[in-house]
Amino acid sequence: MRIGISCYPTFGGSGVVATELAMALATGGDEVHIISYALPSRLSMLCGNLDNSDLAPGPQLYSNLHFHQVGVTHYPLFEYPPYSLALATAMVEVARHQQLDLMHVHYAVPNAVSAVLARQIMAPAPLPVVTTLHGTDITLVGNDPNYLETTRFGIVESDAVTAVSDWLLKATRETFTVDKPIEVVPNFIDPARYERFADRPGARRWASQEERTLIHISNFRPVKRVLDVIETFHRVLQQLPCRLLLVGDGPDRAKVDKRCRELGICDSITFIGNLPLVEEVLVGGDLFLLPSDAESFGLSALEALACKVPVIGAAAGGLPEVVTHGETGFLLPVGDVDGMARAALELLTDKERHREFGERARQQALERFSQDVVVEQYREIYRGVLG
Ligand code: GMT
Repeated sequence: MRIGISCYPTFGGSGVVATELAMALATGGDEVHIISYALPSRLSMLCGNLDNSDLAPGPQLYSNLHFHQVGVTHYPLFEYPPYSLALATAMVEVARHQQLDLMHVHYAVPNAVSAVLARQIMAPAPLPVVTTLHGTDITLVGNDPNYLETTRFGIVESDAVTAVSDWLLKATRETFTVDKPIEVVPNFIDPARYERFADRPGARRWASQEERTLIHISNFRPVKRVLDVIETFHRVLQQLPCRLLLVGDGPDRAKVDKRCRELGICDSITFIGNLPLVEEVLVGGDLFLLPSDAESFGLSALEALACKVPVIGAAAGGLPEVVTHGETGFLLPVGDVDGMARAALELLTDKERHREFGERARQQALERFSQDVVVEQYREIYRGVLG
């Protein structure tokens, strides 16, 4: 198949899923064309700025994976350049000249609407549109009154729609009152990726010998509740020598700095910043913290599980579909930082239990979210829209 994939190129989960899917499809023999305003972070990391010679090749090394940059022209009249139109134009150009069979868009806003417009421009040539809903495109952005009607239109007009969890499927039905079929296709992991990192120092390179490592990865948006990470860590630190590794960056970073200074715990926290290869931090880590208000899925939690790192998080959104409470981690009510700290200490002070949780975490991640199974689910959907 010749597949167009449109996504955000930044460190968000939707762009990561789209890129991992593109690479898996290309590896399986499909021709894939990624369309975005910049090279996705997960692709740029594979272009060889690391000391690993055994990583997957970058885009230029897959003969059947191509990247097309959306050109957004600025003009003095525009206070806001119309990205949705530039994206639709790029989709038409790529579909026409690369003879795409279909367009798979990740994150409904504005990708779904741009794809539906591209399909209309292409007519009578067919260009089926598959839309994958990722989370905040439904719960935060898509349901904003300024975007709601166009987001609903993009969903309703798509030829097939997928959501990354049962929870997101229900949230979509409630928010947009749409009754069209929506299939749940979860996020996935490539087991081999984590094996390659297993014997690397990972989280240990930032910690002293006696320190246990707690890790959080996010874009530091309010929905992630990074301050809860700090509060939880502070409570654990009072009982055990440990270090917090913060991966990512975003709007709440300054609040986090301020709170660390107030608590006097800055010396025990390492800000790693944005890092495309999260396995470099996760392997060898002791716990992963994800206290978000509502994760539609929680890809970073799945990546932690795959690296044998148990998760302490919030029992909200789709996270309970990923983390099994009492088996691969603990899920507490949103904001219950005392409970999260207790759960963290429970695991950190019981070596055998911690080891069992870690082993089970990887086993469940591989059994339930394996790349091969999920990519085949997407292929089946593609075959469906192609008739
Ligand atoms: O987490 C974010 O803010 C980024 C966002 C995105 O779309 O890039 O992530 C969402 O999609 C991921 C991939 O499907 C999910 O694993 C995340 O849970 C989801 N984030 C939220 O729902 C907050």
